[in-house]
Amino acid sequence: MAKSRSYFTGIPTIAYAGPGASNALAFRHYNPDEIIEGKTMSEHLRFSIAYWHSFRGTGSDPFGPGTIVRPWESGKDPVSVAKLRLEAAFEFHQKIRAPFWAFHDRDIAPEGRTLAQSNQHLDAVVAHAKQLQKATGVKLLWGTANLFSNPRYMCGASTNPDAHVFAYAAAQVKKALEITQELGGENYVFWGGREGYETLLNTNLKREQDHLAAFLHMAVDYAKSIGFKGQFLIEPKPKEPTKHQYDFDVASGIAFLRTYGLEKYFKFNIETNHATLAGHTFQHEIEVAASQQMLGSIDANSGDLLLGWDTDQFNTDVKELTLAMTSILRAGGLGTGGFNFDAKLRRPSIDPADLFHAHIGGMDAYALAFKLARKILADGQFERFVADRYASFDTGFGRDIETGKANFKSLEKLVLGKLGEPTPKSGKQEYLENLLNTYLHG
Ligand code: XUL
Ligand code: CO
Repeated sequence: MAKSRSYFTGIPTIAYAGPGASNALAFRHYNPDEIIEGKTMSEHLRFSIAYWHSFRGTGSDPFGPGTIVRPWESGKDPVSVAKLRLEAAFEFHQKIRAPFWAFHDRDIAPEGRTLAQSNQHLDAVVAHAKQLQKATGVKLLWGTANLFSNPRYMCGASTNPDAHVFAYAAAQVKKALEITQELGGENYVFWGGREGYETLLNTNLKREQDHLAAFLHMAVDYAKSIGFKGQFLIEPKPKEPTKHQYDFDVASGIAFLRTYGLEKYFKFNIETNHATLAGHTFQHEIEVAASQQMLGSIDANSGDLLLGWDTDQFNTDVKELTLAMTSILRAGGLGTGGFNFDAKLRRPSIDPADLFHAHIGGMDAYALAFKLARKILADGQFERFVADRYASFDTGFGRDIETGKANFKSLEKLVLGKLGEPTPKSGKQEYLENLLNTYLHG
């Protein structure tokens, strides 16, 4: 397909130049074509670009308008501009070597005056996106619906007190599922944008949670009816925009899904900044999901621990990512998921090159973390330490506890008899922290 023009003319396709490279527009650790255990690094890491931040973000904040002006954002007809923007995005994907993208319906096509018109806009833009996907080989990691920006959703979408708004949101998600399927999306994400509340003075919490579950059941049923095979993902977040979000964290998400019989159909899309807003580490959220075989995908970013909101920064913290990667690899990877850079440039980072520096930094940090985590797991020092720590449950009465053969009476008999007082054993945290540093810093 003929592309009308190039938007990143001064910037070449980013090449792998190795750890010692002096060129800032090069990868030091992410070598997309390097084969590791029969798969390229690109296939292992499945990097994805978040369309909303990188191609709809302007740098605006509550104190001022956007600062970032892009050359493709010009023209009178919003659908034509939407198509040019897509062309710029796909050029970026090729140059940065990210094989996937992710979007909200309203990121890619302008909302119309009616739902029917919004759907027409989507059809026009999705047809263009399908051609661009075919021409470039870039694939859709996931689609989702924006059920939080339009004022109609000010009191929630599926948890809105007005059934009319629920119906509108259902119609919107129906279409979002159809376009995700049309573009071969491998997953579909539900982040509960305004699915929460500000005050119980005006809220029936139980009915709202029932409605959220009914909505998700409808989504599952509709996906089945159209043959959509992608994985459904819940993306938890504890607060912002609402004070109490129903999908607070992975643990509350699991409880919600089980309560409503939805657990077979969903996994989790874990975002680093959402984890830390919930008072958890990124690795904790991954472990909780993995412990229930519900680890689905990652929204790769980072917050600022000094700030109480979602700053969505690119993550260059190799220690945090190495710990996360050990948990992800131990769980067997992300399956159809990937690492989606749900991260935005800082407001003064206005150059097109900043988009490259940001993603290069994120991709390199993840690639380095991937290599370090593989080494840590291959060496097995931490694995052995942890296995030894629980070894008393491998045999004898410990095994009986795990297999349900022990009870209070049998254990009391043991303690009163031959066992007596337990011998304290060190947790050796400082030793292990030093050991971790030998991997990170030699
Ligand atoms: C909001 C957020 C969303 C979801 C998709 O904090 O992370 O962009 O990833 O709706
Ligand atoms: Co996200």
